[in-house]
Amino acid sequence: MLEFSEAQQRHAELVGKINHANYCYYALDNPQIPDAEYDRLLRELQSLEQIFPDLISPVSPSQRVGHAALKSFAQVQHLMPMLSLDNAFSADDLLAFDKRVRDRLKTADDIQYCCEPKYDGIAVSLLYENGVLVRGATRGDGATGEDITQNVRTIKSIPLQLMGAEFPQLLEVRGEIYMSKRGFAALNQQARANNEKLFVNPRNAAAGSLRQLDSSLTAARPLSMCAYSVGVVEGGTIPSEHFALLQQLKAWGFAISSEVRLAADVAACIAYYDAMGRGRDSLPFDIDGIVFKVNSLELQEQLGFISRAPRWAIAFKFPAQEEITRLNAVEFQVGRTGAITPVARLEPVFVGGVTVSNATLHNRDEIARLGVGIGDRVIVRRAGDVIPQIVAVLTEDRPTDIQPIVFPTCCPVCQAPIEIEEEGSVARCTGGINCAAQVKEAIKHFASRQALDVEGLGDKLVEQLVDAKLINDVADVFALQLPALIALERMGQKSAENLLAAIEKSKTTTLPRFLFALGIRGVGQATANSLAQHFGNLDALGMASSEELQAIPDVGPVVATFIVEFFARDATAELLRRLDEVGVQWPNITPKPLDQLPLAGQTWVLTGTLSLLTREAAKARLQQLGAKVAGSVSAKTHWVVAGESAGSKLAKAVELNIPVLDEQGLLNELEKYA
Ligand code: 5U1
Repeated sequence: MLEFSEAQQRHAELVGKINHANYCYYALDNPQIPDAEYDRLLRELQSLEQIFPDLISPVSPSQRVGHAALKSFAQVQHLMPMLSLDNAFSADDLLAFDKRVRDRLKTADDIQYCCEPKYDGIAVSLLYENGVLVRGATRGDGATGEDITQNVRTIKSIPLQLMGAEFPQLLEVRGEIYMSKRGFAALNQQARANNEKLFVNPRNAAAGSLRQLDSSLTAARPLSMCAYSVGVVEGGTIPSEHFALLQQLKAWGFAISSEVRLAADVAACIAYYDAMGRGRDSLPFDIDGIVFKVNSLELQEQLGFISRAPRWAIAFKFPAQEEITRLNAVEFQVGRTGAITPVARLEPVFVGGVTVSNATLHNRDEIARLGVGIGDRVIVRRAGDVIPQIVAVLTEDRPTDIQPIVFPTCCPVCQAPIEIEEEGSVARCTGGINCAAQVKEAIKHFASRQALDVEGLGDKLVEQLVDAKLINDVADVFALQLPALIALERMGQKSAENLLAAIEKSKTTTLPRFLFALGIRGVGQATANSLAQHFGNLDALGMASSEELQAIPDVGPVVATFIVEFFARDATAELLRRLDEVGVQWPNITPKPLDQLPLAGQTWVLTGTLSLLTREAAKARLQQLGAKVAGSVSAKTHWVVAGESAGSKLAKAVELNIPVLDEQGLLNELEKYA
């Protein structure tokens, strides 16, 4: 237990840190700590104040939201305070919230909640007088915000005039302004091309865009708004339930989340949270949690507010996707095609639900752009299955002993010179098949699940086999013998026999898999499939000219050159001869022009979990039939296949009236062309 004087000191420290973070985040749009760190500081402050209530003062960050507005925009007084939300970080927190609600309402009945994604953007208030937008304001400190009317007027999803006629004379609509992931990527791509500073994340980009004094700059930014509640309502009525209120807002012309659902009880809220958590990464915008609101406005009224937050709502946060850590070292990895990738070795940090100790630094340009050095404190981001990235360097209080990152001129594995490719920032080892790193990566790729699928021949074993000089290229895999395998560390008789059986089995494959396995630069699964369908056999492909290759969709002049060069090499001819000699084989395909394939011209989207066949198998089969398999649903999608727990993509398909098949429906469809 802390002494009061110690608590006082820590409290002052926390107040300083939070105030400073608020200033950087809200006033300067230049966050210096990730949200999770901020939440942690605030929670520590709140629990200190709970133990020592004497520490609470009107200036404590626990007593207000945000930071005072900048002077450069006119200040506006909110007609009703703009509150923030209490957070839940676990299902237990949510259950405790539900219990508090029921206790306060003195009911044992289930409470109906409205569930909405919590957009990671900027909260705004929009004031409508007789249906006309008269003022847009930021939240500021909750009581006073900044007048951003000119800026919000440029955002197309915000109606300037309400639709219909039955709206209150004075209506304040609240919601979140945000930037889509795609809009953010495009903005940063443009900034990169212009050698400008990049935004750290979509939220930061939306904040920066909204706070432009010149509203024509805001107009050029891809901002959107999602409405989620109302403030002042005078001279008219609104529905008596929150869900219906959102539908009413939609009818008045606002964008609301397409993911809004009603939950009959708290258990349904948890199920919604879990489903959205799984679908989070495939949403077109960032969300950082789910907001649950008591659906009845009458009950909301009864519950009221406590300090800065309503008692009738809570934000159940998702695991943070950004954290701070230290860059300890940089290593340079050599890929299958010799590309050199700088990899950051980090002080291990828990982010995006896992412990991360490595992050990609992409290339030399990225290192220069970040201005990062060894020893720096960095923000690392891990969203979904995407490789962790360093998104920013914390420049404040930078240590004085930062070491520069020196890009090597020779391959760290084979010492061959590194070549910088003319266009772009790719550095490549020139060692080719003499580089052990490239050899290892080529074999790993050849044996991988989407290629020859040699069960048991994982990355570690490939490295062991190359290091032990038992294999030096992909064809050597088929010459492996039992005694040599058993002699390896951690390899028992049974495992070795299983591996040899798997290698034998992998000899019978398909042409698309074999082409993909060869690891030709620029030839991914889809291109390998198109090549196989078009040429039908390896000899025809090997003799194809660049022009013939470019007739295939997906194959541009660069990839065509890679393919021609690959087949022109003596080493390729020798490798193919050896693979043929050991018995690697596949049935040839009767070539069919791609536009005559049964699903040619169709775009399919796979979503949710498939249980009868793997996602890759479904995708490959659809591609073989000529379909394009896309990652997101749009008006151009022809079919959506929805497996177990399908989320936002399924909802989008329903909204756009796109036909949806379940997994069995897909199998029936594929069966027609078997
Ligand atoms: N979806 C949603 N986000 N969000 C944020 N609803 C919602 N409600 C909020 C906030 C701050 O506040 C309520 C108190 C209206």
